Amino acid sequence: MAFAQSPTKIRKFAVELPGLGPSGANRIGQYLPMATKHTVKFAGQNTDLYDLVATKFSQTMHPDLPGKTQFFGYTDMFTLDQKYLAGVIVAKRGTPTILTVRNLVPPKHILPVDPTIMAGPNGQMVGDLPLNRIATHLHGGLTPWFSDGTPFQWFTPSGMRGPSFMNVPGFPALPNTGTYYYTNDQSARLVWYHDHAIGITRLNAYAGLASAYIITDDFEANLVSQGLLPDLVGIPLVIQDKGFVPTNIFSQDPTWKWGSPGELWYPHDYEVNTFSGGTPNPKGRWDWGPTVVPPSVGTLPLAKGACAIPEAFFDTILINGGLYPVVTVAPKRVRFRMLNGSQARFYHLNLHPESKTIPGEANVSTPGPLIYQVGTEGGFLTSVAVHRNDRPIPLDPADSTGTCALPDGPFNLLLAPAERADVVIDFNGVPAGSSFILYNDAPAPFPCGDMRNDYFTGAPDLTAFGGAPSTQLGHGPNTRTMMKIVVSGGNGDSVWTSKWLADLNVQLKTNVSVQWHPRSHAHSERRLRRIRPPDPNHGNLRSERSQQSGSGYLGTRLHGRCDRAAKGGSHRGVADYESNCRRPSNSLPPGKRATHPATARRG
Ligand SMILES: [Cu+2]
Repeated sequence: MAFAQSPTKIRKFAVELPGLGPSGANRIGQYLPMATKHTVKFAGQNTDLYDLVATKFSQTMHPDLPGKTQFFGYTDMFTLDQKYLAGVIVAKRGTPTILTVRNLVPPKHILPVDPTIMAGPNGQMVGDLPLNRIATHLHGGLTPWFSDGTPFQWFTPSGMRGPSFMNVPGFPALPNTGTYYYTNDQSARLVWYHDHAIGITRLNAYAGLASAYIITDDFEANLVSQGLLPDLVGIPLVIQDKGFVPTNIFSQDPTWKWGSPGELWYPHDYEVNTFSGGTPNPKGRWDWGPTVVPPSVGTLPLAKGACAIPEAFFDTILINGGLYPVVTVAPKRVRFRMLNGSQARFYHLNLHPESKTIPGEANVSTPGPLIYQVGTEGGFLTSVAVHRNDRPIPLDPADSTGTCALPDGPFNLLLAPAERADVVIDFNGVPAGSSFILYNDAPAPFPCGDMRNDYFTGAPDLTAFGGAPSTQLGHGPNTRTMMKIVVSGGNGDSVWTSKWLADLNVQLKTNVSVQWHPRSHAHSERRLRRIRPPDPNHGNLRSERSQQSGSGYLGTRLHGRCDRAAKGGSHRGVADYESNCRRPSNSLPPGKRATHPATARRG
């Protein structure tokens, strides 16, 4: 057995949602530090300059974790405020940004590195290169190629550089520093930046090298001044799943040799479904070509040290770094900027009232306040998508195991890895003291789940199958009851919802006719594409859902070759293979499919 589960005594809803800046600190001091802006003249233009340093640090992530957690992360050079997800930037359309990132990451990685992943031409592998390589990529940004932080644009603290690395021409930089020029010549939206170094992207992003980058524009500011949006920035919700090293790590994962209890855990064993000789492994998670029945032919033996797994799903939900946080809001319309910053997990979100009889659980048969989605990673929608919170994940009737969702919905609010949702939740008229649970019932992998990745209160004990023991009431591990929202007393908004919605839709439509100009955008924008409804939040351009985790067609898409990656680098939202050159096959062990992973809708 080698798959470790987080400590079982982590209380849900015991810490507040980390907010923006020091004023958003929760009871254990977590918040999202903003990067410090300086204004410089560059290339004849006023330019926002941010100076960051990438380092290792540790932070208390929950009072019930057995210790502090080590991270790699970005830190503002002026405040030196080292915190998880630090470096939040708010940019303005038309005003470019220069970002400088000094690399002070130590040579030893905090997570299990697979040295056998290809990392360059002529057979170069991850193990041939320093492990403290970083490449900063603005995900969703309209970025000139030299600043795109693609997988081969890495650099090290000693000044070693990947084959395509280039700094901003004409802007001074030290050898241990990467400089990046972002045009911000795109409409308002949440983008984000994260590490993208070849072969270790999945580990660096998971280790904490990621933060939010919000682009605002005049259209958006006008919506705020007209009272159609609650505010310009809103409340960021960076949603991630993570695993924490338990105190009994050596009985769960005997070969673990990285962080201490309370630190980040990452799978590092390719646990096969069938041992050689055909013996089934009840704890297996992956098919391995040579031992699968019938065996695939021509598979090379596993290289020594190989430890990458195709996709990593974890048992603990973090939002802005807070574990199962609780946020208090006024009885008004509140804007949330959601980002799925998970490795591979999809979220299918409904908002439900908290159960009156079982605290911390969701009353899943009752819809909570409506979620009005105004934007995606493609910017503002053409009209508001209304999520009524009355829609469990739709299961595929053709799938006899009951574990497969219909990949095209209809959904309430579905967020694939790296997708964003800009939403306004209407709490007008909600009595003070009411509480709601943001509830996820997406299978993991998506759309066909493995029940061991579905953590909820009272779940069956799966330790015999390499899964978690049953989750106790009020505690993790849990991937369903993600966040609690408590409504305070006070006055509501002055505008009625029906009028607000009608006026907002008029504006959104106008925005499209004025600003939506198809053109050959570079990089991520080029991949934005229409996906047909029925999912209303697909009504706009989307850039991320080019992947479905764990599904059959993924395998065919992702057997990319390293020489192709060497040109531009592959970039997909699922971090586990975002910058890798190869990917093992993944098919689910039929015996371990959930009987009802998505329909046992409790906690
Ligand atoms: Cu990305």
